[in-house]
Amino acid sequence: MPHAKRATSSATILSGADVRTGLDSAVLQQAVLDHLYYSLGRLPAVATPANYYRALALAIRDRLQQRWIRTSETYFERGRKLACYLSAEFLLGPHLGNNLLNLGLEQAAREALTALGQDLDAILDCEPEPGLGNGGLGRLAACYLDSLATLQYPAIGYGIRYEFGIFAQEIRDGWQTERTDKWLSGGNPWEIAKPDIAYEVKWGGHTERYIDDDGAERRRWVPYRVVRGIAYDTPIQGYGVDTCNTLRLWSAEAAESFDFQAFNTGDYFQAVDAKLRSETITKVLYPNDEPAIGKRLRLAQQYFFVTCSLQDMLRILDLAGGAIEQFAEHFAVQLNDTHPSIGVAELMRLLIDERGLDWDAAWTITVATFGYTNHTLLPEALETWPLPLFREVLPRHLEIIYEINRRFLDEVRACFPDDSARVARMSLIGEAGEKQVRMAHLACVGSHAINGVAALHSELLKASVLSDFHALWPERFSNKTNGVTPRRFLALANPGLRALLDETLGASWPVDLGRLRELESHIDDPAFRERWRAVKHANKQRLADYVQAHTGIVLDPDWLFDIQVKRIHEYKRQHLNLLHIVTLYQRLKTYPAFSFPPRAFLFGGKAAPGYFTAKRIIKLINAVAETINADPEVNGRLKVAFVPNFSVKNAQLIYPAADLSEQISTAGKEASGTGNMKFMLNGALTIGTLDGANVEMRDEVGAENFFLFGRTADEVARLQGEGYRPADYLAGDDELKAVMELIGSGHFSGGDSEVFRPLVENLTQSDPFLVLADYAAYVACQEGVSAAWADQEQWTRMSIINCARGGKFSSDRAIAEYAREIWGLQSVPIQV
Ligand code: B1H
Repeated sequence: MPHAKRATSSATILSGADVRTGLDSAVLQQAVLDHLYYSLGRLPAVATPANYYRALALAIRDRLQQRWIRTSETYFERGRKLACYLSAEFLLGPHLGNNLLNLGLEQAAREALTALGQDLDAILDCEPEPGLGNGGLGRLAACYLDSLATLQYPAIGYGIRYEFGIFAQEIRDGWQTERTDKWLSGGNPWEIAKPDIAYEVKWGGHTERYIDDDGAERRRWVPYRVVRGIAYDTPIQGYGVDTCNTLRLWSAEAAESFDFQAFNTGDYFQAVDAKLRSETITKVLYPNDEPAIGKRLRLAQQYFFVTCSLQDMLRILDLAGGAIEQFAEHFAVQLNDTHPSIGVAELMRLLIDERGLDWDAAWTITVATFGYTNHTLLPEALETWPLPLFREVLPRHLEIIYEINRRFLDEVRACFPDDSARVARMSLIGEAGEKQVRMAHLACVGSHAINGVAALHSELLKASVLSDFHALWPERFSNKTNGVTPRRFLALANPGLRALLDETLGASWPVDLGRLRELESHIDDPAFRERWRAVKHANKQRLADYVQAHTGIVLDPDWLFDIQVKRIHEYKRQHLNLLHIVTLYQRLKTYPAFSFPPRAFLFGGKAAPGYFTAKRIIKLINAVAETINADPEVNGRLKVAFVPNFSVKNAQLIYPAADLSEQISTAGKEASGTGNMKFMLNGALTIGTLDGANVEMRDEVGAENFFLFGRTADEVARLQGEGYRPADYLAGDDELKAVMELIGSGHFSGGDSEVFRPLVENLTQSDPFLVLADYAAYVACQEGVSAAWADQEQWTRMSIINCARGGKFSSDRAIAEYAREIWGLQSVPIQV
């Protein structure tokens, strides 16, 4: 990209280390005091821990600033291709601890705060977490930003600055209740508003034909309403490098703060109302891990952030003096699921209507620009928009989509003559019932690369939901198995293990995770195993303290910690886990001498507020917990706890404390999973089905180091095809029958036999996720877990091997694959 001359570079502005750039603890201490005084207006004598948090965060942001500006400047000067990661969600987690880690400033910050009479850990705990995502998909986007910066790739994340992130979960009488997440109420020291980087976003209205200055016939969009999107930038500092990339989140504002017409006619309230409605767009994250069907506001959110992001790319291209025809050489745009897939039609609109390109040129650029990542096979999670709603909000885009579809279906007909069923299946417009715009189809047609997120998932995609697209364009398909950042989820979350790894492997493992393999040479060293166990034990004590503080439940760190944390969903089968717990309980009650190693079962996760079955599963977990924890006959052998408000913040305490990781989804339903990888890297063993990335984890660790059970995806499909009858499994298994009866009897609900009836009936009558079909295999497999746990030396060996073989699941590996195989991206080292 050629570049315009600039008067001043960052190098001429900054010289030497000062209170804004210095890295030693004395300068940091002064910087914190300066921010307390000048930014917060506080003297140390009256400063609260939250004040110290903010002052330290601002001091650290100052230290990011020169790297951040230098990084943008270098990208601009070098003009290399930029990866743009478009995602409706970024589940970032707290920034301060991560930035200290990535800058190598933890020790200096700790010393600086100690000198001020403060404890760094207490200060870190003050940070509210930016929960701008639901679960795995949003957290994946955050891990990918970390890896992009660490690998020094020119990249930018684009998303939405939700005023309210994912709701805070509270448990009342065992039920989930939701509280709004006011994460911005104390101010956000990490973001910088850029009100000069703002774009118009049009809505509604109609389109019309006109003749341009050259006499050509063209179309234009006459919107009903216009709002503005304002950029808010957050620095994303790489680990151990000077690269500091940008996450740019868009916030909606009224284009005019008042409707002057209404204002002048005296209707002040109508004038202000338009402003309120504009700002609603970025008010709140949809708290579902499935699409909100037919919600106009959700479509508005998607279009809003996508058009701002694409307009921003055009501005960057213009600033650099790049030619519009070269757009795809300058930007690789990745669609994180279909949520940003309106981008395909929007880039066409921008190129044709606003930049005057012809259709073919615009289409070539569009397809070369976009890549599409699919994250789910569940049919109910494939996004579609009712056509009338779509036309009302985005009339020009509907015209463009019709034209894309016309040309696309001609191509389908040419490749598959006389196959009208195929044409109907592949159309961008679904015609069954009310007409729908199919966003996954738009994403596939408009992208040169389509990928799934684990090997099994990518294969199933080609064989099922996207099979027609695979038949037409096999070369577009690939797999990119997910990964997680070892910085946040190992180095930061597990300081004990980090110290042991640093000592054993040297300091480079966080950016070269394959080096974990070298741990295997220590598994036969009893002293090393003893240290490994000591680290785990301390992590379990740390979690036990947290659980006691938040639930009152006391856990013993000598017990086996068996943990399932993830969104609550029937396909993830938290209720299968519960059936096992109730089985153990029942055995203990029936045969008091029944013996097994004592276990603590922990659950965590949010249910979508409208997903009543999931909410009832939470209630059942809490009901079983209350009954079992209070029963003197089981005391000393079983405990159950539901950790409220599972979040990135408490996840960092939970993963390192697990002995056993529950990854027990119905095979074929979990696209990948990423929690499974976080547990593995922290030395947990997995009990799991052959689903998502579990398959590859088991390949890495070997069958002997993985507790496998349950039907395979093929067997699940076959059983469902034959007509699955859960009653058969009930009739053939007295223990299962007794367990279901116990739950249905009201034993766990103070005699109330109604509250869990819907769950019992669902399982015994339809059981869509084959809980009963996998029950016996699961219980038997759990007996294998207990037997293995009894041999602590062998368990420790397996734990070490799980960590050692986890290197593949670094997000660095995943991002390097995207960069090489989809984006054609080269790294650009940054020097401050
Ligand atoms: C995943 C979603 C998702 N798949 C719709 N799909 C949403 C769909 O708000 N919405 O409309 C939100 C989220 N999330 C998860 O992605 C998969 O279930 C996991 O298996 C996978 O590990 C994760 C990351 O790829």
